Amino acid sequence: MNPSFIRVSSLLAGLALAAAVRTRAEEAPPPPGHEAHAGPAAANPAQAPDPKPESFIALDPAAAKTVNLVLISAYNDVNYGMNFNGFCKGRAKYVIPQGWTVSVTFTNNSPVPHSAIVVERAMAKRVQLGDPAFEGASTPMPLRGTTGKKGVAFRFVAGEAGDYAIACGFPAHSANGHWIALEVSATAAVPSLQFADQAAYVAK
Ligand SMILES: [Cu+2]
Repeated sequence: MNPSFIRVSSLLAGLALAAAVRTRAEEAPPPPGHEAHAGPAAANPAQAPDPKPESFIALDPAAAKTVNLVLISAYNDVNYGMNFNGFCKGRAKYVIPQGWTVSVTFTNNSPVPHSAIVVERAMAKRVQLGDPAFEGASTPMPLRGTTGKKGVAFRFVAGEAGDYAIACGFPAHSANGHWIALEVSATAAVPSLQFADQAAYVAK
């Protein structure tokens, strides 16, 4: 056989294998213990300042009944990076008045893909989360996730009161704690964000 043909075909086979490995790595659930989650943020967890609620919620100055949220995945090394803004397992809670528009900017500090999707809170324990609870309420392709600090944006109307989660849609992440709470309230007049047992911060 022509040696250059062999070289080319083995190169093509190698590329196909690399693509297959890449695809498997993206789709596989994280290993037990999540050691693979030590990204750059986790390597320098001391550099992440203590999260302040005012960094993650603000009234939109240009639009009525609209609130801007910032979600940073792998903000620090809490829960092996499987956190939003430094919190996991529902330990932070956004409260949004029913009917308000929620505009979210999502970034990811880690090379490990993460995503954000709003689901009913009971869904957060599932390995796969399905569709968002509100139209448009997720980052693109939440199952695959995104990386990078450039950020992606999405917005939705919090149309129905209830207990929801902002969860990571990457398989098994939410079940391992990568979610925070979102309450859509029929009685709250203003949006707020509460961190753990601190007083709720009212958006300005
Ligand atoms: Cu995640």
